[in-house]
Amino acid sequence: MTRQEFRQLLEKRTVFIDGATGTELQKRGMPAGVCPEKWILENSWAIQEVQKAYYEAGSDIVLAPTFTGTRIKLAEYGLENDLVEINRKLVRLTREIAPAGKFVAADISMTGKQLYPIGDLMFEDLVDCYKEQVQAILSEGVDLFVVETMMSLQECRAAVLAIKESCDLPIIVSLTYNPDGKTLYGTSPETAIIVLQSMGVDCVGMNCNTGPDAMLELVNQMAPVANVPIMVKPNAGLPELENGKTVYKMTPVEFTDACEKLYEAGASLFGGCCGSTPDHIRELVLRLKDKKAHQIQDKPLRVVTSERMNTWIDLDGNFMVIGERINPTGKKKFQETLRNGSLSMVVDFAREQEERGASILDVNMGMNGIDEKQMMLDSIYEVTSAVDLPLCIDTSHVDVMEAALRIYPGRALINSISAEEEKMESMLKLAKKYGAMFITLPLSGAGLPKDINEKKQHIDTVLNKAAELGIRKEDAVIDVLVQTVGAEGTAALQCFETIEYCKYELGLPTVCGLSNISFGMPNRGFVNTTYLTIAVSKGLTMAIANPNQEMLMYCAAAADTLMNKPGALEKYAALPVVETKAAPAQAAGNAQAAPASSGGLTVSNACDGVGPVAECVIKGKKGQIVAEIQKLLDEGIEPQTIIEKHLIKGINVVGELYDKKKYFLPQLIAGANAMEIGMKHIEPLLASKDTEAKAKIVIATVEGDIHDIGKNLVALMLKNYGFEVIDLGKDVPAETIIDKAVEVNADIIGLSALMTTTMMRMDDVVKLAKEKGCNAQIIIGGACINETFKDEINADGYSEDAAECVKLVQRLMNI
Ligand code: THG
Repeated sequence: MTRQEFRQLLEKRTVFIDGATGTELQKRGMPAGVCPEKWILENSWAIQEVQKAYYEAGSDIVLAPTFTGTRIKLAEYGLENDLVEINRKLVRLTREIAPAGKFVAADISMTGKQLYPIGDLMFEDLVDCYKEQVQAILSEGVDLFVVETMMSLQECRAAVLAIKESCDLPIIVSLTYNPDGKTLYGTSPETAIIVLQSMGVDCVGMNCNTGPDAMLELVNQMAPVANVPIMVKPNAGLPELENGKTVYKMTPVEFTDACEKLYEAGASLFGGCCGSTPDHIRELVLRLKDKKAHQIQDKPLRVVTSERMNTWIDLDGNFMVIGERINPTGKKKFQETLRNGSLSMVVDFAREQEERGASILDVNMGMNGIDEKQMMLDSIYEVTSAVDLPLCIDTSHVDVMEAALRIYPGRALINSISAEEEKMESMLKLAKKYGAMFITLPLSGAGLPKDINEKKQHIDTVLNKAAELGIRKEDAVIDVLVQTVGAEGTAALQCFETIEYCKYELGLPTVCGLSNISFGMPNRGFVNTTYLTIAVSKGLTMAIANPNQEMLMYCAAAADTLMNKPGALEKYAALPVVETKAAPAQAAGNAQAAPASSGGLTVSNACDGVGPVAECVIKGKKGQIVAEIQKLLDEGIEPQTIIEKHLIKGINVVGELYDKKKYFLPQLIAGANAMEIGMKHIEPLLASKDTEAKAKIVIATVEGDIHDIGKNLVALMLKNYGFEVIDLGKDVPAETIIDKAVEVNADIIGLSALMTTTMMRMDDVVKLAKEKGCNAQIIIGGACINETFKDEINADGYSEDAAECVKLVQRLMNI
């Protein structure tokens, strides 16, 4: 099927995909914990029976059972050398029974390994890993690709690049959202669809984790920004436990009632995940097949994103600042730290600019004596872990730009593309391939434009070339190219004219490098600010500037207020009162007028008064924490005090921010890692009585389950709180766990399971502990686990996440 045929099909009618495969295979005898590929190939009748039933029920598309056919997954069973053969055979099984006129999709999913900088899998290695599977699948032949049950947007991007660099077949990408409406990594459905459709994905959706009711809100979020059809593959309700088995009780009729609401909210493609059966699909098809197809309007979307945040670029919106500080130009000390390979200032600049109200951050690593490409990549890793803001990638080198766009986990802003024939074309192709927005610089190879007409010509040249390549003009932001007013008296006037031309004739947003205007002049701040306020009144959308400059930020907000922009007055009124050198009486008046602190913990006040060591934990500064601890030690502060009053204080704040959804997984892990580095430095200094652990904990992911992100984090947090943790890893049999607990006389056994199919292994551990007289208290956790399940299997405790787990252990140990 071509991409165009896929689109035409969805313009004609609602389309149906298959339902659950895993739970259907279990009904036919597939035991938990086996390699699914191997079992399927040995029991091909089972998969073919399931798939035939789905086609007969009315599925247009059925997924070949290739979901764990990557080298990384197969290696867990020692089958990586059979990768090509396994994938080809799996696809063949489905093709053999696919009726004429129906479609076979390849199924691609998570590898279970985490990407750098959270894990150690490098992005390009993941792309290659997916590519190997994709090419094996293509050698057998499929109609389209479905990338599904994804928890990380960045891993979706890797799979999409692997497919796009191998073929031109349609791609559907489907993520799994938690009950809070975000992925495990903090991505919203809105961000996901913006990023993926801009990369040329043909359909975006969601599957697993929730029943169809909870998906309504997610579809509602996606529909207004969707330029491609939306797919829904819900579970048949939420899992319940019955006689030690997980069951999904939603009936086909209930399931379809809920899916009908999803249709009305804008979904076009329907299927099912865990617990759904051919009966569910049959009912779906019966009731939804004659619904009118949604005609999806191709809306231009002026928005850039990170993995966790969107910044909309609105022609009539509030003025925005692109933070300029991550740029070594003119900064001696910064250059020196970069030459020494340290990125600590990059992270500081990022956080500081976020706090000061920047909407996007510019990252520029252009200087002598460093490897620009490597530094750009390292900076992006650091900045995207430290802050939520989208990035503007500032380099004139095509190869640096491409390397950066590949690993950037969102929709970036390219800075910049000028009208230089060859480079223009390669840069525009990058914008297209990676779905980025871009700043157009009205320059050619021949130097600065001599007047506004020449500027207009250059803008035309770039936009025409973009149109030729299938890029819409709404992806462009025009740099009005500020020159210094000291050398050219009409510099500002020319810019104002360009701003108005772009806004009112082209309908495009504008940007400028603000400080250029005052180059070579005294008291530059006044010139910059005055220029800015006039430019805002002419319609300037944003500027690359330093948001640390208070006068600039206040005047920009004041200008928005005077222009009566939406929400501007409220925003201005909420700015803190500036301390001036006013007479004492007036100063006192000001102090009273200062807005009462909003109360409660926020990212920006999290470090107030906690001291530098705790701050390193809160901000995940692993490069500085040892030096800060050493300073305290040199002052004669006791190691134990540093742990209790500084490190633990810091990690508590991290836990609290995480609880409040102000931090997501990356920041939690960064904080825990920084703390671990700190602990390693202190541990040898503790007097022996202090090193006696507060409790001994044996921890493991249960047999059959190979998910260990959560388990690892729990282990790290517990270690940080001074517990002795013996981590047995993943896929651990009950016997091994109990034997170890008995051997070390553990106080507590911690068990993790992510899948409903493996949660019953926890019950085995509890029973075996009784049998073998092991007295450790058993605590459990994982995505599918809850308090009720804990009671059901008679475990001693349950916690929802790593921070809660620490509190649980403290409670159980009476600490
Ligand atoms: N248009 C576009 N991109 C741009 C520019 C532009 N990117 C780079 C630049 N111009 C904007 N960024 C900066 C970054 C730093 C400074 C100015 C512009 C700067 N540095 C101080 C100096 O040179 O003295 C250092 C001061 C400090 O410590 O902050 O001023 O026009 N599209």
